[in-house]
Amino acid sequence: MNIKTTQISESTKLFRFGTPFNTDAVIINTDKYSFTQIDTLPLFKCEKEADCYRLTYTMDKKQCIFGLGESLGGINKRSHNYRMWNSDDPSHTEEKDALYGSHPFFIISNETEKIGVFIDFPTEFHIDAGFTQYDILSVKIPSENFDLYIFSAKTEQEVIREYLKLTGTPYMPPKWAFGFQQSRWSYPDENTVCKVADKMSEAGIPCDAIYIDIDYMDNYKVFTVDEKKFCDFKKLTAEMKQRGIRLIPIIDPGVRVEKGYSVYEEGVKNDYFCKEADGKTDFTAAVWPGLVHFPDFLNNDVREWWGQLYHFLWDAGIDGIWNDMNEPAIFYTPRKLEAAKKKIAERVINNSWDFFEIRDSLGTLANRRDDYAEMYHRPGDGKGNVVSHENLHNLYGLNMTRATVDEFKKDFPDKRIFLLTRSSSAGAHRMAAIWMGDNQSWWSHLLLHVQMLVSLNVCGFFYTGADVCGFSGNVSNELAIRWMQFAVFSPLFRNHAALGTRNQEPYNFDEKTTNCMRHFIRTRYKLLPYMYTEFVNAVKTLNPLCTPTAFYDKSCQSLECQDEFYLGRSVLVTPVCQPNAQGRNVFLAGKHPYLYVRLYNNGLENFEIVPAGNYYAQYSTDEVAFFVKENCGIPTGILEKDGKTFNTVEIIIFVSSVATASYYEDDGETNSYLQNDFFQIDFTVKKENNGTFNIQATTSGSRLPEVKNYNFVIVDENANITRQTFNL
Ligand code: MIG
Repeated sequence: MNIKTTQISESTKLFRFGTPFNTDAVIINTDKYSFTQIDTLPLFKCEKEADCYRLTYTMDKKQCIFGLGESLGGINKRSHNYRMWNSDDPSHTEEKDALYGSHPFFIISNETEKIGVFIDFPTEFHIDAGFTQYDILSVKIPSENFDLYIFSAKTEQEVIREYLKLTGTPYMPPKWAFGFQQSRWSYPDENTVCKVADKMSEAGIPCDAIYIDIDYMDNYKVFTVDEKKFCDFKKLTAEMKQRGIRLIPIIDPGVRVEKGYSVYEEGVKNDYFCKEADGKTDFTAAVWPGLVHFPDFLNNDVREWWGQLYHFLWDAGIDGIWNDMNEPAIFYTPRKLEAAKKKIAERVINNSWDFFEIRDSLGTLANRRDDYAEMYHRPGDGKGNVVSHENLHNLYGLNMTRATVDEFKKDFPDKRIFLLTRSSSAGAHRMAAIWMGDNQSWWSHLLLHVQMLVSLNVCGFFYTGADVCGFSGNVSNELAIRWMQFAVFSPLFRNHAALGTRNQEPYNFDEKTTNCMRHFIRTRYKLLPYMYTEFVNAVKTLNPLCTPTAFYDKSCQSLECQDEFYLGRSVLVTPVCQPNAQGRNVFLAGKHPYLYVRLYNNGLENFEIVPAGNYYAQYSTDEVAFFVKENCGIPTGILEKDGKTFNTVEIIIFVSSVATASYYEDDGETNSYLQNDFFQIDFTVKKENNGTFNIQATTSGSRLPEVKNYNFVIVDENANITRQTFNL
């Protein structure tokens, strides 16, 4: 066995197998470390089979597995099978083992031991997390060349911090990205976009972004706008921005094969597209534009070229981008289509088996392995050997992201980019956001949103979310309500729906439902000070925004809890994820009481103190409810009429002895917060012996505060409420 090891930090060890391909997941230069040769691994049994390695670990009964990013399985990933192979699969059913991204970082944890594992490898491999045998975790890597990192620390958070020091600080979006976003496949023209914005404001629903899907383009040609549908694109983006709404266009990687189309011509002329095995012929496949070539994002020059193409959009006043289909998704290749057509024409159907075979000959043309194997890259400076796509498949999305982000940073060095990308791999978390792909309007996918949010957070994707209300299928009113209600706590809060499905915009439901949704969205803006403060804190401290309750409480019940999580330092989120419910059983982890906060549609609020443990929490469809930890508080905005802005912050704080709460501001769009250009106020609220409350504050950062008035709603352990103010 050709394994060598080196110590990266006190808690992180790298085990290098052979000569791995540099995936760019890791930001430190590991080559400069000195390695020593070894032939066994700690913790894992390591076996070399024909052309693969198998690593196995025996788990005890209580050990949980956290992480694995964008994947199915619960918050505890144990008992499921995972395949690291970025897949455009629009059917996220329980038995699936691969989605759009591969994030092979996980933590095996019990009370006494927290072991982090990260396998840095650019293409398919398998992680059997107790699927075949409940107590065996088995990783099978079909190669002799890969990096294995093993982390050991006292807490899960510490393991995550080490992983993030290795792979980079999580992506920081602009502040507007925390507002409500509306999308649909499609708002195909200017009129429709304006109508959506109008209807939102008529309904009193604040919104920060509207997405434009593939139909805005001329014939699905990337970096074009159909001028028949959008006669003055610049004017539209400017008008929308005036109204506080950003337009976010979709970008697909496939470049339509069309003589005279500049992106195509430039790509062909400069050899920017992926090739066939001969290294000369441009690889051709079909996606929405019809026949396309795929840019070779693994190549430095290609990334630079592609990144510059976005100027077309930045110059038109676009502030955010949505990169889709970058697994890359393939509908078919001309070669395989011809073969299938020939087969259909020649084949005589004698029985049902023949029929099924013929039927499937077209149905199985998409995303084929044998097609990917015929697609070739010239990585890096392009001077080395060509590499089959098959050998670095999982890096395509990450490198399209790099192309977009790196050029943006060069041209707008101080600005934060808004970029949503579908396919990703480890390391992408430091560049952009991902969304969870084509889910369905199913209750189980509401739960999946909750669980994947936590798993992705463990892997450094702090800002993420699913298509709220579901992408495919028609959503029921009740599911739509519960999903929007949960999404108040999802960092990315985007309602998106597929072609042909029910209209899912909040104003397209009956009055009662729309009223609920308006309340949820306004409440999201009310809670935005908390969300943003905690998000920035998460990025600065490298602690996930969304964490499993099991990180703090190792009781059986806490470990089994799969539909709750902590959002930031103070809030426990407990969504209702099933139909016909008036509330739900929650498990209040730890030993301390919680404050149950209920914000009703009619503006009333209710505060209740609940002891730790099991509790049936009422949670109706017209309120937003959550728990606040003892001696913690949350800043909220007292909203103006627009439902978006505020001048006064109200801090809801549960004080039994000494409580803390923070509120943070920055300019929301540049990186100057890294240079001390922020304002933060940290409050301490102390309950005195005579029952009064003493509020102290310290401030930090060099920025002048926008908010100077703070109203406190102090709830004590007996649910008595005291109101006090604090002015700067
Ligand atoms: O083949 O652009 O996940 O969000 O609306 C479907 C149309 C292509 C897939 C994305 C989805 C988007 C859709 N796209």
